[in-house]
Amino acid sequence: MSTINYSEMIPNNVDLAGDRTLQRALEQWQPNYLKWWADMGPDGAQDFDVYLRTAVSVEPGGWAHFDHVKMPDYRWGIFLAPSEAERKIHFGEHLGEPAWQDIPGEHRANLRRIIVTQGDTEPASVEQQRHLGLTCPSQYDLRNLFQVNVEEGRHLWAMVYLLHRYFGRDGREEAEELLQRRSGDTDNPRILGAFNEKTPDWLAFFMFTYFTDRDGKFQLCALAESSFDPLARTTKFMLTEEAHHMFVGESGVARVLQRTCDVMKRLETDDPARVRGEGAIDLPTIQRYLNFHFSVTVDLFGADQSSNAATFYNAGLKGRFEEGRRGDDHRLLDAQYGILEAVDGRLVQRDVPMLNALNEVLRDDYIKDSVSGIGRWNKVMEKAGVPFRLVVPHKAFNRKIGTLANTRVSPDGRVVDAAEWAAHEREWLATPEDRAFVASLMGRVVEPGRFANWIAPPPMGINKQPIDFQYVRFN
Ligand code: BYC
Repeated sequence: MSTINYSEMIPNNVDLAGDRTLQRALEQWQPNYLKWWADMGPDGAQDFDVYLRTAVSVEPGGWAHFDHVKMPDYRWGIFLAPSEAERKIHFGEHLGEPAWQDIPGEHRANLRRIIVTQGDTEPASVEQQRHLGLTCPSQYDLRNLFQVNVEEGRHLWAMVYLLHRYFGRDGREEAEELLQRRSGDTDNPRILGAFNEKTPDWLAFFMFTYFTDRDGKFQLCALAESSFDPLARTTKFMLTEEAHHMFVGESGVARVLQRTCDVMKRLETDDPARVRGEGAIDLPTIQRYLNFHFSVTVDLFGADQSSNAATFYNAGLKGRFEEGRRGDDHRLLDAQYGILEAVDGRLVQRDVPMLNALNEVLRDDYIKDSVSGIGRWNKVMEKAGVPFRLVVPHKAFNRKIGTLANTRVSPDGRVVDAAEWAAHEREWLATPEDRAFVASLMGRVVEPGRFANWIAPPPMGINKQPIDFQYVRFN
């Protein structure tokens, strides 16, 4: 017997009600998903009524429907952006041919691998963030955390839809495994490095949503170019939700900076110890958090030279960021691109075939985008008359993936030896003491309109609601 009322419970535009095979696959998977959510979703929050945005259709008025709902009752939907009539493949060896509505056999394994890797990050981030609700700085922030969590859940659904609909039994097995891997588990970890790191406090959460969700934006943009049309349309719709996650990160860090600057001005000091003494987070600590999150996130783009990346592009599975807007031949057979290598203790650029360097191309586009938001953070200090400026570390700093993985590079881009690294590591990356200090500030603030001491209130509420709106009812 069917356990799911398809159009009511799973808002969708993929004719779920008319697709028995897909229904059967989801009927198996959905109870396991809900069990995963109960075990690994937000800790102790399943009974809260949360003011959440739910996508109920892809029309402009439909993807942002606000209401108080319990998270386990959130209507995780399946949406593809509207199809483009007669869409053509616009890069790689199939350029000019019609986009695929089904998967060509020879690309099945690679597409599955890309979809699984993308899908794996979504539940991973929910697992990483599951205890943060216990130490929220306000109801407004708590609601934003939960919004991010349910949408990551929906993004998992989006990838599971593709696995169920297009990959038969293999796809169903992969979809199950997405619920079995666990962030940080030594035996069965999540696939990519950054998704096995801890997100232990709210400064880490804001850095994660600023930097790591932005990797999501760039990877999804590259997949939105795919010749496999259902993947392109699914990821395009996911991007509408991703923007809010990056907003949470950017505005969150800006509010932390605002409070720190207020304290520095009041005390007329730039002494980190005195700032900490007032219960605010000193600017050098914020810089060290930034260095960590930026470096683990740039690793997510993969090795700087990758034959996988060349295959994915050539076959038309994954494009570049804004592929359609680029003025080159979209085949790249003769194009070159500069990657960095350490030679005789110095970083030097070497040109390699661009097809093999496409991970680096995407990483560089990502870095440009990241830097512009940091300029906006620095405006907070500028306005406050505080001379400190945040900087993005060099892209070779603290790398674990690719050519630079075994080279020690300082944040300003100098190759350093083990002794210099050891002497400065504590100035460059958040230390256990920094993390313990930040953790010591994390108390739970839940009265409407109140904010923890270490963060300034936002300039406005969510969906034009007042800042002291009851975003979460605790029941
Ligand atoms: N950690 O040839 P390479 C998001 C592996 S974030 C561990 O460079 P390739 C989100 C690699 O898998 C967006 N392992 O690989 C954000 C390969 O393994 P195998 C997620 C790594 O294939 C916040 C080997 O090293 N989406 O949505 O060119 C919250 C050789 O590397 C890492 C995607 O990533 C790493 N960092 O590139 C929620 C898009 N990097 O096969 C969500 C889909 C590489 O030798 N994924 N490896 O065992 C891809 O396009 C590619 O898989 C990658 C890797 C760009 C990630």
